[in-house]
Amino acid sequence: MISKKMLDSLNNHLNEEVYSSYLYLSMAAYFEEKNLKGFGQWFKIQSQEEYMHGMKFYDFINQTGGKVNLKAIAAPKTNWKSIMEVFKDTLAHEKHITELINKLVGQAMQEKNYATNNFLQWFVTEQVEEEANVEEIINKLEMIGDNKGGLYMLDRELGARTTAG
Ligand code: OFO
Repeated sequence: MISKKMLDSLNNHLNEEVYSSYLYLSMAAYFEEKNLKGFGQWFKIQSQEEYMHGMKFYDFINQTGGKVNLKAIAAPKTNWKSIMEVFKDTLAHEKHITELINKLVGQAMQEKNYATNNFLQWFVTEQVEEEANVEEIINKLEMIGDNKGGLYMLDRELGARTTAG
């Protein structure tokens, strides 16, 4: 049996993942408008991936016999000063999500809810990967600086991303 408190926390987190999807879609739109289609594509896929994360919570809540309660999705930021700012915001957001996942794990352990703890472990691993991916792109952007050719190459590289994993 899952506690009401744990269920509320899982429902709150479902909203966080769907918000992440919305935030990254807003970043995709920012890049598409600037004709940086590769960056736009990367964020569109990232948005799909976050939606899938939300759906994992949706399915798990249902499997435990709980009820999914959808809440309002906050409006995301729509404009950034630079490409770097977009990725710095992305990294900060992923660190925030990591913190939330860690808190959920702490709660599941405290409640001795082993099934929820086990479900959350996938996200613990995923967050390490997510943060590392964004940090890698930030490093590349630092190397590129104002070099237009480098930016063109990175746009092509990121545009090759086709599947949410
Ligand atoms: Fe970006 O991993 Fe979900 O939120």
